Amino acid sequence: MKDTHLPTVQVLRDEIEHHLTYSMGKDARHASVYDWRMALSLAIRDRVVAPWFAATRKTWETGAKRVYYLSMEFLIGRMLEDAAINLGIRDTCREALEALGLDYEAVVENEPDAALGNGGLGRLAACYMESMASLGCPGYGYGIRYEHGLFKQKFEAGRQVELPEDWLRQRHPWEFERPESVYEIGFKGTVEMVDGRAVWTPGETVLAEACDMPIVGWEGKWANTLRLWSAKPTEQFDLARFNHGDYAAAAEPEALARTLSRVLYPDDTTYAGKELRLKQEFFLTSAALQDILRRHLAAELALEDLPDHVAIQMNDTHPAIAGPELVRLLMDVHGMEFEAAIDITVKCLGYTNHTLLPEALERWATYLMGTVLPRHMQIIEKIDSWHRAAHPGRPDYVGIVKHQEVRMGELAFITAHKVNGVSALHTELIRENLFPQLNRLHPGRIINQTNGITPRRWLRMANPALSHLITETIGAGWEADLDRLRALEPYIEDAGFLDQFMAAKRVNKEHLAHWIAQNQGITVSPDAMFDVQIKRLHEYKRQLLNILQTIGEWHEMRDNPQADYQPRVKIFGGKAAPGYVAAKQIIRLIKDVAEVINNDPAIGDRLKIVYPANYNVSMAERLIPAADLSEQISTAGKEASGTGNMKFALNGALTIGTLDGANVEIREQVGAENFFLFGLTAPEVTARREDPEHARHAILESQMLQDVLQMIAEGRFSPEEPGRYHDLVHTMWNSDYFLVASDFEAYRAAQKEVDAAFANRASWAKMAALNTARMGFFSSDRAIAGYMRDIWETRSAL
Ligand code: 26V
Repeated sequence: MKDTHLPTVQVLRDEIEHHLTYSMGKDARHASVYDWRMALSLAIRDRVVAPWFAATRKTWETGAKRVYYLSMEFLIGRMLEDAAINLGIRDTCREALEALGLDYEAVVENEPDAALGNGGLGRLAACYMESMASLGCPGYGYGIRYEHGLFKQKFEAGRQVELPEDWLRQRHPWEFERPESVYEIGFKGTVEMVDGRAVWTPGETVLAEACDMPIVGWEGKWANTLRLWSAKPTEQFDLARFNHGDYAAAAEPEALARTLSRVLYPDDTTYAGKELRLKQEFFLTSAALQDILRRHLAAELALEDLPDHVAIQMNDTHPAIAGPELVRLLMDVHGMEFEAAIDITVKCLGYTNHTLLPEALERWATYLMGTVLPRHMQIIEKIDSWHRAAHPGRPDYVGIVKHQEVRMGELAFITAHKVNGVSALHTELIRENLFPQLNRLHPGRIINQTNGITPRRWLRMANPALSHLITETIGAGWEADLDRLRALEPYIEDAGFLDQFMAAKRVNKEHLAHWIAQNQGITVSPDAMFDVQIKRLHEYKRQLLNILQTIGEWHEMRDNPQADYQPRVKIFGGKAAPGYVAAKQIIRLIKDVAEVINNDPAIGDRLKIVYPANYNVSMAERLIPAADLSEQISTAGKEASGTGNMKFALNGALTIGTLDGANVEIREQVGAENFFLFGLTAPEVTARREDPEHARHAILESQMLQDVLQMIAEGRFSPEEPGRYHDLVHTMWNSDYFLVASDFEAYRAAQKEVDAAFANRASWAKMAALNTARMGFFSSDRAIAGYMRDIWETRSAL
């Protein structure tokens, strides 16, 4: 975008005042921060519309292939500043607000997060939408406009309590309602054969109504649409029933519609087989596919040519009903034969797998699938026998329908032309452990696309101090070509540069220390090492390992107060699924331990534990730029990729981590000498579990771990209820599925290395700067370019 398109401070100021007056109906004298935030958002939004129209027009005119990213989750966070940065007007916004006597930070922070996702999978979808726009890849995201996003977390006496999230209570300035884009979605009912064709008569219907959010890319060169569906009743009120006095039943269709897009499922750990969840998945998928076919036909293209114009990506198996639904639409609505329909379907679909954990793999009972989606159940059986017939070598235990269950992973695999993992290690494990037989039948179908993160939000926006230094040092433009960060490497021999690098980190740490003091009432020193573990609570992520080691450190400090310790602030953040008892117990333990250690006068400033409530995207933006150490300590083989790990390293934190997920590739990129590795490898984990006594053996070999578990068991951290953690300690001794005990001593030793390294601030600075310089590979632009080349077969329209 040429600079001439950028507004002056005065122009922007006028636009803000215009919206305050005419969109908000407020006099500047009585306007609240909220009013100003709305006015600013609308002023920025106006500037997104032109590139958005231009991109849409160009896609129509050139007949470019479009990508459709189907996801049950988009974890976007705040939008105002992101849009301002991509339009190149952040500083102008700041100055315009200041000229109006307002505090820019306060206005930006007034915006609630759009929290339409649980964690990694949802945030990845948001990064990918931004990169598609930045690369000029014509595309749409399709999701659900949940009325309530991920629950808000608070702590009561150290325990997690969930509160409903309510982001739509305020006006949402980034969306455009599209009441004319509406589709009927059916459930249940019956299927009859009429003249050799299946006719499905649903027993329930709802409407899916579109709401569009423009997603503007870097420098405003392109913008795509995130289209979110809201459920609406087909009829407001059943008048006939009402007039018969059946008042409650008259409101039934409305009640179904209201619940459908009401709330995001907050459990990303265990698949529960809930009917409402299946309905949500079909609601999203069917609305998206009807919209895709409508757009294709509006261009007067033949359905046979769909794969030349349409690529559909399934973000995990949540939209995997897309296979059967596309076959159904092509057959039952458009009169195609099954063979042609499945051929087109496979060519259009791609499937990304995001987890190997068996408990998270979706399987629907055939009776439920047959009841909620009777026609789809028939088509699923048909696809399964078609596949069996095409592959006579297929073993009996392989297939979509087994043991009265529809396995969504197998369904997605068989209906997609490409299946991808999200890191090199994860992809290998998909090939070897998850789909070994299907991989044999379809060699080359499984490919890797290592995850990435958008450098615009996660460096340029979240870390202005470091961004300025980078631009000053290597020039502008690295945001769209992150490999250029390599040009920083020569400067690590330059003491002046390293000082500035550490000064940027220092500024971020001071801001965070201030925020912690204000919000948590805990004083922490910016001289201490900021050691951060932020992610959903899950046993495999091993927050427990972290807190056990922390207790060990404390124990050592008390025994040997004279020794030389590097002061540390241990920062935790993350939510547990509301029904995940073990995860909630780990939160409570961290909170209890924090209470004891933070108030131990013998320790003073040397060790502090901070666990702020309600970790979300905005909090990540605050914590990551201030981190010295990034905790990526999952049991090897369990974390598909991780993306937080990338955000930290890019912002100059060093990683302590296992050989899991993308840690493996991060270590390759930044250099083994700039990464604190510890722990069993994935094959060693498998081997270790062969010993049913592995936990007991490991504990008996570690005096420190015995001491730590003993303190917990004795109630040192829960004196008012000494038995609080008996179950937890018992599990540690007797099962410890995630091998906390087996990795404990290795983790401790690695933490000692971290301590020693941090003691030498000059060499630490070099290692940190090398991390930033070598993280270019993890830009989501690289990842999206890979999807475009290997899966979508599409090109940039720029
Ligand atoms: C699973 C389920 C199970 C059924 C009910 C609702 C629900 C909602 C979400 C999920 C998602 C679990 C998978 C997931 O989030 N995987 C994460 O994906 C990241 C992006 O690829 C990756 O970096 C993380 O390693 C991986 O855990």
